[in-house]
Amino acid sequence: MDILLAHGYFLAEDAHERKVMKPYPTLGLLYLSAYLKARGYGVSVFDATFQTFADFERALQAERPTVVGLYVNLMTKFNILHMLTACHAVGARVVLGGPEPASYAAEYLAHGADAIVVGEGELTLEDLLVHQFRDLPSVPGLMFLGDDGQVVTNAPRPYISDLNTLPFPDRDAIDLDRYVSVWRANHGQGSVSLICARGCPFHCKWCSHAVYGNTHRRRSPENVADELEMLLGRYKPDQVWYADDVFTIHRRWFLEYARVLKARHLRAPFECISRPDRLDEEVVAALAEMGCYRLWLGSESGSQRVLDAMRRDTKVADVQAKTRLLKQKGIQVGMFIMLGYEAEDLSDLEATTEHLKASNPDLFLTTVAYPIKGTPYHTQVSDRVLAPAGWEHVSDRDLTVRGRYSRRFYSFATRWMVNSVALHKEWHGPRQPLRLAKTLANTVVGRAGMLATQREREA
Ligand code: B12
Ligand code: SF4
Repeated sequence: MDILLAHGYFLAEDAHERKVMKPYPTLGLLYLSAYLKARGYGVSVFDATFQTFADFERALQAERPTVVGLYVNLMTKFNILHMLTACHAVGARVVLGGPEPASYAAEYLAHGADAIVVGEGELTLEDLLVHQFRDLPSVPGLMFLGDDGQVVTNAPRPYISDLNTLPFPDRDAIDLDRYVSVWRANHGQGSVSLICARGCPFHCKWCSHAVYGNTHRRRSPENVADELEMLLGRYKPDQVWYADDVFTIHRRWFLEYARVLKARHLRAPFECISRPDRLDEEVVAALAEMGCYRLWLGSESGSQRVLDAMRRDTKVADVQAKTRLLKQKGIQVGMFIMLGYEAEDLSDLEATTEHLKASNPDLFLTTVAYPIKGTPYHTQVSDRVLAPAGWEHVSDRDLTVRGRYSRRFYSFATRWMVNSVALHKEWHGPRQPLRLAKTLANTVVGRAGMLATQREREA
């Protein structure tokens, strides 16, 4: 075996994700595995999702890999630091990839990583295996520690121009049936994921572009349809998730994909994410015909001022109009809402709550903004970023910004927003007195908490 690929997304250790129970495999690792195998390398994949850290240690003992490649995002960082230590204990060299490590290269290298792949992984990882960790300066797309102990950043690796040349993700390397059955057991529907494109050219300031920069490359509609056909035939899911950043980003591509699926009689219910400006009557009609049952919109805020500060390039009115359009066509709307962005004040939070009442999405999820290193948002507030503990003990999700409302305030604000929107819905729907009373009480507590804490600032 030439390389063991692994990630640190252990469901057993993540109470929140266990509650949600909507696991999907890490497609990036499976792309790497497929690519390397097609080039003749021996690859083994440790899929952490349904396993434990002890299982990883056992896998290391059993397989004794000389090279381990780990996928890292900001949430899996702590597990990855443990895994790094375990890899060194069996004498393996470790290369890291994914959206997080290049932003904290000095830290990960100081914690024992031997190299970090910046961006798209296929070509750089192969090059590293060819070089066997020797002559590292000649491998584009790599970061490592030079002889003087300083981080060396090589020239960037050009992106793969034709994504059709890549094999499908190596789902044979993992137990995908288990994902499908976990979904079915918890939600009545088995689900699988696939991705049609890489990269997003928009510029939302808090969004991480660490892997694909602002490039956008698509597979051909036929190539994606081939994968979908294989997935439906082989794993028999009840639904599909397109993991694309913005599924309908390219109108012509999308309509052609819809046409190809129709011609091939491929239809599966699916969920996806898009933006209001990438939806119109024809696109929404095609989505409905293809089987889209829920579309997620990054609505983020009901305040145009905040949307503009985020550089979302969307209009509140357009979010509302496209929500109506989607619902008219029988597609549920989910919204992502972000509280706590730079310069947000009470009136913006109120505008967001009113926007949610007016748009009436089928569901919405809230996050309190956190500055991911490497994003324009992080750069903008870098002199005010506060971390509650040292790098090893906090992820970017724990970062906050000096001067903004306190965590306590946002916890009350979230409670108020979620419950006032629910109250509005319940009041205008079939009323259940007990439920109404509970929602009202939560709305009042949330609002009172906001008023009580509105002078508290992060310091
Ligand atoms: C699907 C997805 C999810 C799924 C994850 C399913 C799964 N198990 O993977 C769900 C919905 C669960 C999810 C959750 C979250 N996600 Co998410 N997610 C994505 C998304 C949209 C697609 C990932 C994907 O499949 N990409 C396609 C593959 C081909 O690309 P890739 O994974 O980057 O892999 C390539 C390279 O990174 C590299 N590579 C990858 N692994 C390795 C390993 C080695 C050894 C090497 C050398 C190279 C390498 O090579 C690969 C092929 O070229 C990305 C955005 C994006 N477009 O990538 C965000 C993204 C990864 N998510 C992000 C975030 C912030 C989160 C959450 C923290 C959100 C939240 N607030 O809860 C959680 C974290 C959950 C967790 N515990 O890990 C951020 C990560 C930022 C960061 N710096 O870490 C991203 C980049 C979104 C963004 N633009 O900000 N997410
Ligand atoms: S938030 Fe979505 S639309 Fe905005 S840059 Fe990121 S992926 Fe693109």
